[in-house]
Amino acid sequence: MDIDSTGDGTCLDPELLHLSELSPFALKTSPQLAENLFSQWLSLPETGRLVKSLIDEAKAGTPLNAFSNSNNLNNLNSAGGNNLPSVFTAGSTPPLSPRSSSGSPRLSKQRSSPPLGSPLKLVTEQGREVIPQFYFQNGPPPPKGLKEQCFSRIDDYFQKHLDGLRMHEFKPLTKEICKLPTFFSSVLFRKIDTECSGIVTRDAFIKYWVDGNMLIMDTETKIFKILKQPNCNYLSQADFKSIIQELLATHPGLEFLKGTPEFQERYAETVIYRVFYYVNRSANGRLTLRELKRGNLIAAMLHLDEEEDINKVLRYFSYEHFYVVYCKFWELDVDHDFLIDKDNLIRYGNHALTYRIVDRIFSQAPRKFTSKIEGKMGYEDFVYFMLSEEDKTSEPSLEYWFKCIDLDENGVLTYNEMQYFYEEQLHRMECMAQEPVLFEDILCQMVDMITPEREDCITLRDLKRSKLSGNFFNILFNLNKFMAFESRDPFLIRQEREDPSLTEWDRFAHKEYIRLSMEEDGEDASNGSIEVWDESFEAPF
Ligand SMILES: [Ca+2]
Ligand SMILES: [Ca+2]
Repeated sequence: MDIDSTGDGTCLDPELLHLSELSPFALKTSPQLAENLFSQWLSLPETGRLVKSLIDEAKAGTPLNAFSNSNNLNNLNSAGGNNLPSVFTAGSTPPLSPRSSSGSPRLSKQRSSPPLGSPLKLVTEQGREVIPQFYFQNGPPPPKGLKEQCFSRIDDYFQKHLDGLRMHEFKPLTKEICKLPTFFSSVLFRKIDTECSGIVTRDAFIKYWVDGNMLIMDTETKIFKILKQPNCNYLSQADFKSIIQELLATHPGLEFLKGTPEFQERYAETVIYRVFYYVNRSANGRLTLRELKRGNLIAAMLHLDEEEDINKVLRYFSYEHFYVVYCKFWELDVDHDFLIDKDNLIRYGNHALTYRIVDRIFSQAPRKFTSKIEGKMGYEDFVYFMLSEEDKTSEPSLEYWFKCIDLDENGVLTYNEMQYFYEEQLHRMECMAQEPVLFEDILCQMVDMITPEREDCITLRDLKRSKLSGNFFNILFNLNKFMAFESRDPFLIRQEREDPSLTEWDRFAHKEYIRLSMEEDGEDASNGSIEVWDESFEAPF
């Protein structure tokens, strides 16, 4: 776009934009800003309609009429302030690009002929009506009352600390005024204390929190802004490290880990991988504000701040959940080089998986490995695998397994692709002297479960719609779970009824934690804080 120089040398007059918070000088010196504003205007739905109507009229040969007359326009241009030019009025018709105000041939044409039934007639009729400011660099300002209330509370805090607050004194402010979890305290402090003086003064706090308009932002936006790097519009895994470090340093439920920094680090990693697995739905390692708002991470963080028993925070932060994932990895990684290969993974879940599905995982069909070592899976890759394997009701899991089965990557699962995976299951049943279920029979059962829209294939959409998709995948590659489903294990059914708010993952992790802690210390496992589900319980797999 070319705003500054048009045919007759007219420039964009910043006054036209009616942006009180931007100096005309700033606009003149940063054409990029004007570009951005123009793009924003272009993206408004009304703009689309306006452009379309202009095109239609041009096609029909109707004279264009953006302005009633050039004198009026010139007057307005020089007046500024409240005397908005007609192009920036009428709420229903967004302003034309400032370029149109220069001497374009279209404009001179319309000057001589008044509008006839043009939608732009509205613009001239409503003349000088002022529309409310629609663009605010940091979002709309807070209501006056809220601001005053906040100032008085800020003053209360700083009255006792006239020289400013030090980091350890900052926590109450984080919670009470900023309404953020206390483990954001250090990160927030450092964000405000940009010069690392070790002190946050009242003025610095007000500049960041009130002038930066954090006051009226929703919690997701606040957290997004605090955690992200200045020039990024997303969060990366590294952006979460500092708050998890603070969590480890301050949460009573994690105090026992202080003596083992190695496990603190593993816990932090696991939490971050779990967050990205569930919340970063585009799976590109760049968590956007939109994803953050759609996910349940912020609710989990707020819960965590109130809950002393970290294991009650099932989403992302439970220590028991971390323990189960980590122990499983450790168990498979026999040489403890923090990498596992196909032969290791085939032992997962008591040899539950087929070679064919393990091959697909190692061909990195569902997800590229983060481990850069040929033929080896790293811990992060394992976390993605394990979460997918143990909760096949979640969307990330369905996507993971869908990509595994979709051999030709054409976005649909054909019966041939399903049969390729089922063959190995059939073979295993024969080897175990089980009565084999033929593919044709199992196919009918699967189609009944999923009720696909098309007759010849199954789509990801079909799977996301069905409640039985987990079983669909178990039939194809997990023999133990397939058998459990076929025999309708009454234990599983009972367990599911027990607490419907628990996910498949929660149930698995709880059961597994008990098993692992029994292995570790048989005497203490059945008393103390661990609640055993069923004393007569035996692992169904
Ligand atoms: Ca290894
Ligand atoms: Ca396919």
